[in-house]
Amino acid sequence: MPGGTLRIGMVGYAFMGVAHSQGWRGARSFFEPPIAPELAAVCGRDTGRARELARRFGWGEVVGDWRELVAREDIDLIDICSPGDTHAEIAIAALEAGKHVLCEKPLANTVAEAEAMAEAAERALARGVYATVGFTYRRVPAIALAAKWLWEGRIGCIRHVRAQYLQDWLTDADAPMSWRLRKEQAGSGALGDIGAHIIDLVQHLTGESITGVSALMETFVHQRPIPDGGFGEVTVDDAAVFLGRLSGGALATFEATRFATGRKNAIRLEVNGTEGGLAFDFEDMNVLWWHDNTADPAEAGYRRVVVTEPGHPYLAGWWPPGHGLGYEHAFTHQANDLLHAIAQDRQPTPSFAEGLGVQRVLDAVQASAADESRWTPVPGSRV
Ligand code: SOE
Repeated sequence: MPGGTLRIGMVGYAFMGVAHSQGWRGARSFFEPPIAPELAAVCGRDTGRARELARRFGWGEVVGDWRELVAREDIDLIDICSPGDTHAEIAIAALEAGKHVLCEKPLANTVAEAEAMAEAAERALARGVYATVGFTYRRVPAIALAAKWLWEGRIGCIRHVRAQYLQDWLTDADAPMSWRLRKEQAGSGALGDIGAHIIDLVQHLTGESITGVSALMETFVHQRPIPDGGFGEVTVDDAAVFLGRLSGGALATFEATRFATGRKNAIRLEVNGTEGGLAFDFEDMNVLWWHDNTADPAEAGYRRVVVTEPGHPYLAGWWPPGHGLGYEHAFTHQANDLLHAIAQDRQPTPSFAEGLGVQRVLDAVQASAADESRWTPVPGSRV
């Protein structure tokens, strides 16, 4: 890291490649972190598309093979934005080569891969090389505020958690095939793509782990048109719902679907505790709802807290009070938090071990759904 810069090599150029590019740039210009990210090189099999991304966001170079990035002396961090089936091989090689790693979620496609990645991260940690997984929604200010209040014990002992991630982009049976609908590339469908986020958020916000699940999964549309002609088999779930128990005794329900007509990116969370409740919906992402159960019952009720003030998490780096943030800002917060952790020589969060914890829940959900919703314990969870 010469001259306080962190030279980044990013693998992938699609949706997440764009979001991460924007995140690195935003962190550099809005937050002025102790080490500046340098957008050194982007890698993509489709070098034309990678070149286009490089032009738009200012990546210094384009390469066609991630191994080249990992082998280079002048790269400090590998940012993995490619499909899930590539994560394990790239992350392990990068960590062994002494590069820090930021890996998109879910950490891997299988528990075995995630275990190997967590072990590689553990070995790298001993050498001051850090790995983190991109559960970016932790960095939405209203969610970060909810975490702070939960950890302060503001709503008391947690009894219920309701978590939903609702999208509707597959409702149309003619929506085209993509890698996200192929098990060999994506691992699972709605479950791993968006369910992984709410599993992470519930474990992160409550500080508890999901100890067991009972699940249902469904694929509503089995074949979809391939853009170049013909039809392809959808081999992942369109929706997953499950019940879970948390290590602190709370009951939790989860729903992840790409068929929730009219819901575009609705991450809905509600936590009920003995002293109050918190509720959030990403479709109104600058707002956190808070109910104080200790208040005079005649005046109590959910209050709408507008999370746009400089005292709120991350807001001091942005606009004057009252000016809201959007989807992309959480990627800037993620980049900035990671740059601080590396500069201060400490483990960034979430770690690969936390990513593995989420992977084990995903696996238990799939096992339960495949066995008539049988109650399935999550191995390694704290009971
Ligand atoms: C697609 O469903 C997707 O892009 C997810 O992959 C992301 O993680 C989520 O943030 C938005 O939806």
